[in-house]
Amino acid sequence: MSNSQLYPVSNEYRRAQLLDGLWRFQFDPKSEGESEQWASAGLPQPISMPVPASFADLFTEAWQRDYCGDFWYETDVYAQEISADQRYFIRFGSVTHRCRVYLNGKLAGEHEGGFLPVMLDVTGLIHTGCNRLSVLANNELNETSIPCGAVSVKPDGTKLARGYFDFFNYSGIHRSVWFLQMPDAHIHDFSLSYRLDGKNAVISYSVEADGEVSITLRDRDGSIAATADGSSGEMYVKDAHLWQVRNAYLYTLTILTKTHGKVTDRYDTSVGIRTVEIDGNSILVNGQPVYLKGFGKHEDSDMLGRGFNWAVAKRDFECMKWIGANCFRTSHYPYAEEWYQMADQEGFLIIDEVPGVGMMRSFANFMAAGAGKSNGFFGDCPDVDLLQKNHHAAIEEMILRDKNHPSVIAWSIFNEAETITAASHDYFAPLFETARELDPQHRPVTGVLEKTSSPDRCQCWPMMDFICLNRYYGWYISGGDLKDAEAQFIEEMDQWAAKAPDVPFVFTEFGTDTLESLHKLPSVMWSQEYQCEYMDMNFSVFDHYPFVQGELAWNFTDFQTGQGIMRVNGNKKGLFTRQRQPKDAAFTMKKRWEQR
Ligand code: CKX
Repeated sequence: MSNSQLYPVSNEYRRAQLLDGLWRFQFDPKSEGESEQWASAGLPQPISMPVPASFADLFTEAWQRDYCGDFWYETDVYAQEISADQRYFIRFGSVTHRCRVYLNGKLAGEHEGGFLPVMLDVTGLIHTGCNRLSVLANNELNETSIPCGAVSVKPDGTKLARGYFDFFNYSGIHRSVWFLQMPDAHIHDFSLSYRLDGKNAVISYSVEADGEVSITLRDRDGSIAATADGSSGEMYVKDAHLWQVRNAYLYTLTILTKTHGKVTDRYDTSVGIRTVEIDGNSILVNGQPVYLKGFGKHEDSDMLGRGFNWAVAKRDFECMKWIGANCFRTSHYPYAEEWYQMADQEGFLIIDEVPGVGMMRSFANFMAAGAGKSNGFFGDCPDVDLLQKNHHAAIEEMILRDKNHPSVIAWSIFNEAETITAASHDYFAPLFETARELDPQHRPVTGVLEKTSSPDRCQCWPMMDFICLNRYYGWYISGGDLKDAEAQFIEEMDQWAAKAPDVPFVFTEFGTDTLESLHKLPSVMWSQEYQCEYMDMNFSVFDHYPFVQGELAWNFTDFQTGQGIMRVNGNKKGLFTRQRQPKDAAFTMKKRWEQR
């Protein structure tokens, strides 16, 4: 694995060739592909499979949709003349949940974790002409993988993934795959951080590269705004155009490397100048308080499952702009990089979350969590050190990948983990430290608390720069009785007010399952009317507490889950349908958010 996570670019020094398209695919339920040398001999009985996409919803048979275990992808990579002064890489945006990659039958590398890039140096393995690229993937869940879950084995030997979370365990090659060529001596990584000085800005930078570094910052018109030489230092930008919330200004940063006076590599990227800080109970962007409005999302759409698609992303941003949102959380895993690129362009704020989800063991943990009845996890986890190692790696890879996006304003280390035992404190403390150490911009670090993590029991909230709450008063608690729900909600919020009055709070989930077909007066749970009334009740509670600095509704759209008595072909808490059409409550939100 290379530790460079730079997004692929093509220019006179680098070539980035997309390998997306129709690949060959085969399930491997007996895990025999490696011993039978499928990587060198080729898949024995392949079918075609689009990349990027989840495989689940493309089939018509239940066993294929629900498949759990090993599966293979294969394609051909055509390389023009291989030269000794170049390096060659294969880069996957992600492979869910783990993979081993072979080129021409030889192991190129492996990766644990299904939501971050796999960047493999294949310089010694590639040859001119046609090369066979084979991927052995696996989508099993356990209590050392993030997200956490388990696998049950049916009497006929079929495996079933049981996530300790409700979103469908979509799997496959979900993001673009690239064949990259770059000079042997190249640019590996760069980091930026910002300080405002009146109308001007100071950019501190550092570049990891082979050769002498020079950098240039150009404004939108292509005029030079600042330059610098050396692998680290500062640039002074006079009359800086700031990247503002919903009013993005992007500069172009060009990094050049030279060896013996000759340019050897070049990397161009968009950057935005902005600062993020916490001040008392405010979240400040460029020194101004910002109230977060938006959603927890999923990468989820018809047919594609969790596969990235530019058109779906475009529609999502258009809907989010229409409703007056300014923020989303990448619940419950880092999304495809293209989401962040669009957010950078549109001025959206992102709470970037690692797949630290399902760290609570109970039958249907969303039910238990909603009602505050979760049980422990870290104290009796079979191999907590390995789990923490995987969690640590995901934080490291996420920050390496996303640190330079102006849209990213915070890191979320977990969603609804157990946080009430000393074991949970010991588990999370070093992970928070890691995030703080690794981020050159020192953005806020947070985690998302469910109901059991109450003010009197939670041992982890003091680690958070702002506190994220998922609360379902009126759904999992006192469902159908909003008056009772409101009273209980206020009771809890008064406790938080006494405990942590000077910390910003963001509601990262609140919502009701709502059927687009159901209208009822007076309202009942699941009706469109109930979703509207529930939102109004929540808003009045939020507005009562000055430390509440954001509301991210659950969820942007309806999304696919596993089957069960709690889910009607999916989680229906969307403000939009899965086809991205507004429910009635979307108009309630729009009215509020356009004025807030
Ligand atoms: N939170 C009380 C995590 C999300 C679920 C959501 C739900 C739960 C609620 C926990 O991933 O979808 O049940 O709607």
